[in-house]
Amino acid sequence: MEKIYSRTKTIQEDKVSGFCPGCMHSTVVKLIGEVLEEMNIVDKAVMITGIGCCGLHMDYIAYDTITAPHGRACAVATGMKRTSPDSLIFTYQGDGDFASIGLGESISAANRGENVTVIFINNGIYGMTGGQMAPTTLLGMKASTAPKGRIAEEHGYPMHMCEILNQLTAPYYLERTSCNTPQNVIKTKNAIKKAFQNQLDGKGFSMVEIVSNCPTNWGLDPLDTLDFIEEKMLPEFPLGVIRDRSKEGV
Ligand SMILES: Cc1ncc(C[n+]2csc(CCOP(=O)(O)OP(=O)(O)O)c2C)c(N)n1
Repeated sequence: MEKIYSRTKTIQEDKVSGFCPGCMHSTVVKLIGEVLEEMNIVDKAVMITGIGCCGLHMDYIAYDTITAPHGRACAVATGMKRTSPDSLIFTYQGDGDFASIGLGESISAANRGENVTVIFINNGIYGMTGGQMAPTTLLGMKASTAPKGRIAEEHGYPMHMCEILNQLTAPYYLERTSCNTPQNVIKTKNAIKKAFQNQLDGKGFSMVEIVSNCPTNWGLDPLDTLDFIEEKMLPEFPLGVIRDRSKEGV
């Protein structure tokens, strides 16, 4: 039978994935591996994971990883990059990690223009701990801590991290993508590549926000999560380049 799928060299063949079936973390992890291999930078890569499902692959990837205390990945990345400037330092964080408990560290690192890359997985909830409301939960979207759905008067509004960071002077590159269609998977891969290249070129802070799913806690079949992303998530979190200072000749 013709083989139609294989893991990248950065993901060990003999290990079972830590992610639930249909989870987009798997897709993004594969893309990161492909990009590192294509750019020939596997040996210099260090991933700083947040706490959550974003750390479930650390046992079976071929590049170095550090787990930061919850929310502190951008602070750890700052220290790593400043002390090891030749390494390719990227964080890999969920929305609970990056936009809630780590909000201060995230904004501060972006505001300093640290020369690191953030891969921010926005699945609208806290995945690992059972679907609690995150800063990115949509209005009306159910969460285990908001069983009737998010209500603006009680819980505030969804937070748009790309747009918030776009208020700062320092960030170099901010793009929001998704992996809900093959075209968007390709765009996500290109965005990750660009963000890593920015770091190699010493350009400063880059972030790729990836609008993702959580079939388990959304209570949806994996295929139905793709429709949910298209119909509900993307109107709230529109895809595209929010900032690219290379276009300004910087
Ligand atoms: C200081 C601290 N507070 C709370 C927790 C519990 N905790 C573990 S994972 C997690 C949620 C992570 O959610 P998110 O960042 O959205 O990542 P996902 O699991 O969705 O990828 C929480 C609250 C913890 N480990 N440490």
